[in-house]
This record gives sequence, C-alpha cells and structure tokens, in this order.
Amino acid sequence: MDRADQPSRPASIAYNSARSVLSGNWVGASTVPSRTLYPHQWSWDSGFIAIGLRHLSAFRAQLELETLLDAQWSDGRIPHIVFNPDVPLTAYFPSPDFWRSSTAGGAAGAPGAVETSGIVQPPIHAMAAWLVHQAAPAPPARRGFLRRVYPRLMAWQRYLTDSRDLGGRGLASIVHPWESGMDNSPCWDSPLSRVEPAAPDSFHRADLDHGCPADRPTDLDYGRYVRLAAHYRDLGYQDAAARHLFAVEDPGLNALLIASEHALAEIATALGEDSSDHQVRAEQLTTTLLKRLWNPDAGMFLCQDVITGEPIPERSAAGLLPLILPGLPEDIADTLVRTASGEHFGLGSTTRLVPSYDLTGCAFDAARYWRGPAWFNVNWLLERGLRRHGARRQADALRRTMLRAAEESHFAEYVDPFTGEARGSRDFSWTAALTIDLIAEVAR
Ligand code: 2M8
Repeated sequence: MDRADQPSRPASIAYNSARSVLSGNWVGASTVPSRTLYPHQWSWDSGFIAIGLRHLSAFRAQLELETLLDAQWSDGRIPHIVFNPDVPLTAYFPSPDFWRSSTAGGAAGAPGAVETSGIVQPPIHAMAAWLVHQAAPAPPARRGFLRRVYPRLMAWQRYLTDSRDLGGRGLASIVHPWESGMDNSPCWDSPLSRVEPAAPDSFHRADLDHGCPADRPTDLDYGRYVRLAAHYRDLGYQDAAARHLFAVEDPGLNALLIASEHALAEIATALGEDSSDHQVRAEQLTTTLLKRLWNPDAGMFLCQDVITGEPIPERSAAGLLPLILPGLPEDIADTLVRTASGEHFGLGSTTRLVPSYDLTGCAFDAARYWRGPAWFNVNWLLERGLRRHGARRQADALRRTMLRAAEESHFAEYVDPFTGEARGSRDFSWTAALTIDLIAEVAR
C-alpha cells in the first residue's frame, strides 16, 4: 500500500480488523469479495470496496475501479465478473468456460485479453469514482484518475440507458436476477417461474462447496439462472437481437443509475466540462422512475415485469433505494422513511438492520440469500439516503447497529436482520470496506 497517499485514519479495533480483511482479500490489482465463495472480481462489489479503500489508499481505490474498467466491453457494459485466470475453473460456477465471453461475446465487444461474464450488475461505479476522487488529498494522489475513467463511465451509463431500455419506457431492465445484485429476491419468483430450468446434471454448484444450502438459492432457482445465462450467451449477449426470457425494471438498479448520473455531472464539472447533459438525464430518469415504478399503496417503488407489463407485487429493499436520490420529492422521501420504519422492514423497531425483503411477505426467510437477511451494502445506501433526506436520528442509529453487526459477525456477507447473527461467508470485502467508510466519515 502507498503510505504517502493515505488520509489520516481513525484508530479502532473495528477499523483495523476491517482493514485486515481488505488486505487479505486483495489480489494485486483488485479485491475478491470472499476468498472462498467468490474468488474473482465482482462489479458492484468493487464499487463498494473502492469506497472503503479510498480511506486507506487513493491508489488502491483507483486501481480497484480501473482494473474492473479494463474489462469493459466496447458496447459499454461492465461485466458482473472479471475472472482471474490463475483460479481453477472448478472454484466458481458459472466459470469462464460457461460464459465464453471472448468468443460468444465477440460481436457485442467483449475484450479478448480477459474472460468475463456477459451480464451486468447495478451501476455504483460513477458514484464510487466520485467518492474516490474526493478522498484523494492532493493532485499527485489523484493521478489523472477522473480524466481516465470519465469516458468509460459515461459509456457504461449509456449502455444501460440505451441498450437496456427493453421496455421502451425510459428505464433500464435487467435480463437476469443476478444483474440486480439481489440474486434470489422473491421479486424474481414470478418472472422466473416462466423459465425452464437447466437440467440438474448439466452443471455443478461450486457455491455449495463453501456455503450452507439453507442460506443459498434452491437447486430449482439455480437451474433457472443457468438457463437464462446460457440463453443470453447463445444470442451473443446482444440486446437488440435478443428475445429475453426475463426482463424486469428494478428500482434499485435504476436508483444507482440515477445516482451515478448525478456523479457524472460532478465529475464533468471537476474536469471543466459541460455537465448539463448529465443533470438533465438524472432529472428525466428520476421523473420516469417516479412515473413508472412508484406505488403509492405500497409506499415504495416496485419492480415491473417488462414481459407481462405488470408490476411485481413484492416489497424488497430495492424499492427503498431511491432514497439515495437528491432529486426525490420530499413527500416521496418521507413515505419511504415511514415504510422502512414500518411493519414491512421494521427499522428502529423489530429489526436491527433493514432486511432485504418484506418481513410480512409469504416468501420471507431470515436466513436465505436475499430473501430476508440484511446486507451491508443495502444498509449503507439507506443510511446515506436517510441522512440526505433529513432523517438524521434514524441514520445515526442505523450506522451504530451496522458497525456493531459488522464487527460481531466478523464482517459477514449478510446477517439475520433481527439478531445480527452471521450468515454466508465471513471476512466479506464490502462489509469491511463499508465499515471503514462509516467510521471514517464520522471522524471527518
Ligand atoms: C452474489 O452473487 C453471485 C452471482 O453474481 C453468486 O451468488 O454466486 C450476490 O450477493 C451479488 O450481489 C454479489 O455481487 C456477489 C459477490 O459478492 O455474490
């Protein structure tokens, strides 16, 4: 690590332990989410990781994002996994020989020098790049970072707003549950039910070599994930040509898209360029998000199934994430805060951290992956959203419980929302990174 570019660091046991987790998961030019379960580079993980790394080393935070951007496809997409060629194929499934990006993705602009997946994850990256830049103390540590990443981040955002507007309604669609980052959310149950699962003997689940089956997706869901990914691959990962079997407008992904458009406006201004296009786009996207996905009865945003044209009547934490947006009307923000604190999510009453899914929903499961447990990246975004919209008391309380749960759970991948009990893998990178960010931000 480059000590010269380190900002001053608050000393605490949690901070130092979190830093050790990130050092242990650093693989030279990027960070793996988990040494066991996820041994490659993941897209939105790297965004959250860079947000924490910025407090340790501006150089390392920049490198984290730039390593990811080096795997960007020429159509603008940032793949959700960048594979490490030194890791055995059996360590993670679906492996590079399943995705075959450099051949199957050739027409869509996949790079030849590195193997990647062909799907994407939520666009936290411009927001992360802006936060990384702001933390770099002086021009030498900034290293021309913004100038290098700006065109790439812009191409990424345009891929989502243009190639992924599958509904023609002005919002980006996901074509696979994994693209939401909330892979096993009950929101996907109905659209996934139309997908014929891949034969169980056609793949081997490496995740069950490391994870507890009760915490992970079922075999049936996994078969459907595999079928969807293979279908997209066999269409050359080309969105215009593809007949998607799954297409959903997700408020979480679209909220990050808008937050990143605001970040691009900041970046353009810092570079002395015109920011008006980004500002206009952010405002238009916010208006569209409100028009298309806001559900007044639910008091939150809901997903929309683009294939059936119907809203998906499930409440997931993704529908609270627009709280991070600066341009949100205050009555909507107030309603979101009430919904987060009410019976469905229990913030400040029945739960310690905001669960990934509705506590009263039929599919709620406090242990299983994205069907109820609380995730630190989601809670970090909500903490910022609460703070942005004046709910300071709730934000302070959430920050305290997050820090406690992160430390007590040994930086777990996710936790039981009621008890904070650790689930999934331990020493998880974004949990450690966001712990560092929360501590450092208080110390400012
Ligand atoms: C989980 O997703 C991967 C597939 O991308 C998996 O289950 O194998 C999700 O929690 C996702 O949001 C996260 O980015 C990834 C790596 O941490 O793991």
